[in-house]
Amino acid sequence: MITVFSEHHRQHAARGEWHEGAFREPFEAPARADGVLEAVRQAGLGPLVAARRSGLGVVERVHSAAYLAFLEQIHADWAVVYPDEDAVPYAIRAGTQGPVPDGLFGRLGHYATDTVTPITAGTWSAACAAVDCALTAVAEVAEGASEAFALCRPPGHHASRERYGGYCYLNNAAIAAESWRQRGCERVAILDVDYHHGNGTQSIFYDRPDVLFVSLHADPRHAFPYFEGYAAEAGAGAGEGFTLNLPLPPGTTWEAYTPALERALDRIVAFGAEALVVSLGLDTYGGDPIADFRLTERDFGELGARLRRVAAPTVFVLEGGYAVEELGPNVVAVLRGG
Ligand code: Q9C
Ligand code: ZN
Repeated sequence: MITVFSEHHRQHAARGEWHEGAFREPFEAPARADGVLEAVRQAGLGPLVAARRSGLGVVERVHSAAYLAFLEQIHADWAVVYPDEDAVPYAIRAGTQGPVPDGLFGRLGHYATDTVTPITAGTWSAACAAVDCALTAVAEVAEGASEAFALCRPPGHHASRERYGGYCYLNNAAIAAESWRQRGCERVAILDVDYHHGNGTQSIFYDRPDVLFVSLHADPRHAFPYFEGYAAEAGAGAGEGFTLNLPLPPGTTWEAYTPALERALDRIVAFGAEALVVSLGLDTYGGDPIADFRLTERDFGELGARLRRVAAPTVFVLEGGYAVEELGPNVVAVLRGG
């Protein structure tokens, strides 16, 4: 198993996060990716490959030009006024219609979906490097490797065509899927096993039949992102039937998880996926500080083993997982597969 990484992720380091009424150290921190790299190295999982710089070509098929220009520029504009703070909005656009306001807070609130996703001086560089990891992983598999792991940070699955949120800015998994399409794969499946619903990924492919989106996640009645990820969301237009949401209740254990996982895999096999992108969130772990599922390291091994039933070229893209000590071992368990 090839692992693709970039040192540039460290440029994205938030000052803190408002959580349950208090300002604390951010959950989504550089130590996450450093720990995963260390665990992959120690496990002797396979070659470590530095991400190669990719152009914005595929990225521009997933995100709008205006959104990308905003992400690249906003912190520089912000720092003129607030040089020592991360850029964070307080008022958030509720719908999707309407002009982009001119000022800092108007622009931030137009493109953001929440207030836990700060933009720092290095966010754009780090987000681009995460995309580089994902695209290099696709390239490695397209060139003959059977699987690759993109050690992406910041994560991506909550980022939509022109909104950021949930610690995500650029949608690494969606960009990987789009890269497969550009390389001639007719049918690409995305399996999202992060605890949180991948609302950004879902929205990007919602009306398309060529990219199947299947997600197992905490029921949005109780969990972030709250407003998307319900079972009734099944795609629209030509994409109807090509989104499958399998929400699970609080406290879900492996016993309750497996029937949903089997349904997800059945759908992907029936679809005839020529390539698989796994949005690999490990925040379903029992010890995760912001989630309430109960999976164990052993369960992650079993998850990895079952995934291989799809038998298509596979790229694993790191999403969430906030139990920093156990994140690396849990990732290794999935990648090893049992
Ligand atoms: N401080 C991913 O796992 N809510 N994003 C956190 C509030 C946001 C999770 C609790 C969770 C975002 C990629
Ligand atoms: Zn998550």
